[in-house]
Amino acid sequence: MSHRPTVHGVNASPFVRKVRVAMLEKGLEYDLEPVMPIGVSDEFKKLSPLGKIPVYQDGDFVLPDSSCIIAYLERIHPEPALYPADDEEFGHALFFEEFADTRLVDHLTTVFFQRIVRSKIMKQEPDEALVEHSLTELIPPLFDFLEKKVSDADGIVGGRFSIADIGIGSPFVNFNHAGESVDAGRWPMLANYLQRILSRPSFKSLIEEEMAAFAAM
Ligand SMILES: N[C@@H](CCC(=O)N[C@@H](CS)C(=O)NCC(=O)O)C(=O)O
Repeated sequence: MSHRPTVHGVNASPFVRKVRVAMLEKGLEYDLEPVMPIGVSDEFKKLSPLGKIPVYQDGDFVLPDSSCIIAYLERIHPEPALYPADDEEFGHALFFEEFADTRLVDHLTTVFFQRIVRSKIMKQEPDEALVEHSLTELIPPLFDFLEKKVSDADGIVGGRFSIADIGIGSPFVNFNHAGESVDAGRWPMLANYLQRILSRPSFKSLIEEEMAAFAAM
């Protein structure tokens, strides 16, 4: 393949970040075409029937949805593998990805939306009561769950980095951008795990790029 595929979406989206991390881990080059996921054009809806980012495009081949895109990339570029070879671990990795894409993204990006999107982009006061409710009521049970599942290994499933860690790590980047972090006193295993995952070169390069973009706002 001589040309580079395109990823449509903005870098602060946890779902776009998942795809970008997967492509970095696999050493795949691409162009990022910025698309804000608000009031998307009819033209973009032809690429993304749900009107969501990310979308992967390689010539005539168009594929929306981070989970679908990464599973597809694994088929065409199997190495390094981002899905466990073991059947049961494969199933567990998909579940952690789903857990992250739904509950974790919902609650961690609420904090990000209020503190960054609403405040910096929409120039409105953040709803700190909503943030407080997320931080004290909705998020701690999710951290309690993850605290019991992570270990000192490189990945949450089978001890190896996988799609599960890409999914989990991504919304924590938004949480950190919003000025929050996991309390290492209360959730030491999780804090340690995240430190390892987010300091991988893939995550680290994107975090630096995003921080520079936010600083320029
Ligand atoms: N399941 C999708 C979720 C994508 C998603 O919700 N993206 C958000 C941005 S972070 C979006 O485009 N939202 C616009 C909308 O829902 O209309 C995926 O994994 O790609």
